[in-house]
Amino acid sequence: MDNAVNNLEAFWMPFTANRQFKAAPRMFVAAKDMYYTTAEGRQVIDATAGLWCVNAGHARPRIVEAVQKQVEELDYAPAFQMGHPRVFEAASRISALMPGDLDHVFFANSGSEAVDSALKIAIAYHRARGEGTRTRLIGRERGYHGVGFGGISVGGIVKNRMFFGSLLTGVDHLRDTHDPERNAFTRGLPEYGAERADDLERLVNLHDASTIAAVIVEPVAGSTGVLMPPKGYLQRLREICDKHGILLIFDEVITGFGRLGSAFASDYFGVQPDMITFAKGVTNGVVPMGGVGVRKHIYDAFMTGPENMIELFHGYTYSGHPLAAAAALATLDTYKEEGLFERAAELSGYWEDAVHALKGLPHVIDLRNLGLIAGIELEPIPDKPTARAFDAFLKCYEKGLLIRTTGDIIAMSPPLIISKEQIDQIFDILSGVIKTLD
Ligand code: PXG
Ligand code: PLP
Repeated sequence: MDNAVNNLEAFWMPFTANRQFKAAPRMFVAAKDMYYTTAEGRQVIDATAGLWCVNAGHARPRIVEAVQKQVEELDYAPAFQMGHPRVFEAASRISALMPGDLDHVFFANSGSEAVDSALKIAIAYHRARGEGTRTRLIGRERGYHGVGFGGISVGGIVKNRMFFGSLLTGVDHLRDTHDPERNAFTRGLPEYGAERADDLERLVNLHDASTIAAVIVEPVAGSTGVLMPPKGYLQRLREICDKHGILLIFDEVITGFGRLGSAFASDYFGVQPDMITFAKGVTNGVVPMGGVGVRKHIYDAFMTGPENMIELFHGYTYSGHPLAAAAALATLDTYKEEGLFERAAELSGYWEDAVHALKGLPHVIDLRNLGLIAGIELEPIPDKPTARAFDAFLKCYEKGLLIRTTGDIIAMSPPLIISKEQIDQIFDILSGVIKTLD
């Protein structure tokens, strides 16, 4: 590396093989629209929207200007007992975008904080209504809900849990919905597996509904390697939650803001959750922000005691930070003006064809797609799990393509501004690389 990089050692990189990276670093120094520029001056097409967040593409003028203007005008205002106009506007705009009566927004700074906030709100909500025995939280195997203790407790990714002790108590898990034997190479939603939602009935039988506060699931599971819900699965989960008075939380940190061609996955599936957690695309990744959309009856349940009392003992120094609020407003404007959610819906067929054209290439054991998401599952090298996909990642990067891998699954989720030519470019590079893998 050149002299711009003085000491790679000090920075403990998140979810990264630190020693491997520091021996051969991969640095981005600039980004515009669909492309990153590397430290060596190469252009790399972004097939992952950063980490599923840059839905409007990089360095979009409206968002850049809004953040610049905001930092000069009001850099920070206390989040507790004080306000600033843009955070109220952001909450109004986001709730207007959310389905049904999800009409209140609690702000955090990441998906992980959004999840912890939602879980705490769920438990406190039942208590506020006089059902304080409802404290149990239900997640799902292979679920990813960020890295806070709440999120890893309801999450189901073994490596994210096993090193960190006993986690939250009073948590249980549904089985995941992955069923390659019946569903491999499905275009869009898998046909089989809606009955996995009945796991919730099983857990209700075991624990009793009176002990269960909420169920949290990703409508489309991203981080674990892109698992689509079987047809009817989410509807069934909703029905069972309704039957037993259990809150249903959709973690839309990756599916929110257009990824499936609708504002939220809840719209796409026509299923109304009680809370939606969001982050990432809300600010196009420009300033950290996360949050929870909450249905009216949940918010109202807290607005009872004396009016001079704090109703929810929870919040972050940076909840609704002015820069994040300004970025969110400009991001929502950009999505709307450019019709990016509709664009994602229109392109999803072309994307699907491109994904499934990989069928028959060496090592490819499953292909999954929905909206502008792709999951490409490779057969692991015996005794060397993750090695084959990571090799693909490095080779793609050398050839000018950024993908994500998790285990031996390649995940792609490009910015919604992508063109058909750029989709072709991505799949040309990727198929070329897959053919060269050991
Ligand atoms: N919930 C879901 C469903 C997520 O996908 C989080 C919560 C946590 O958000 P924060 O902002 O705390 O990271 C996420 C984040 C990947 C990848 O490559 C996915 C995420 C983050 C980083 C990488 O799949 N998801
Ligand atoms: N730790 C200490 C010592 C603090 O004073 C605070 C906030 O005041 C926090 C952690 C929490 O920080 P944040 O509100 O940014 O999550």
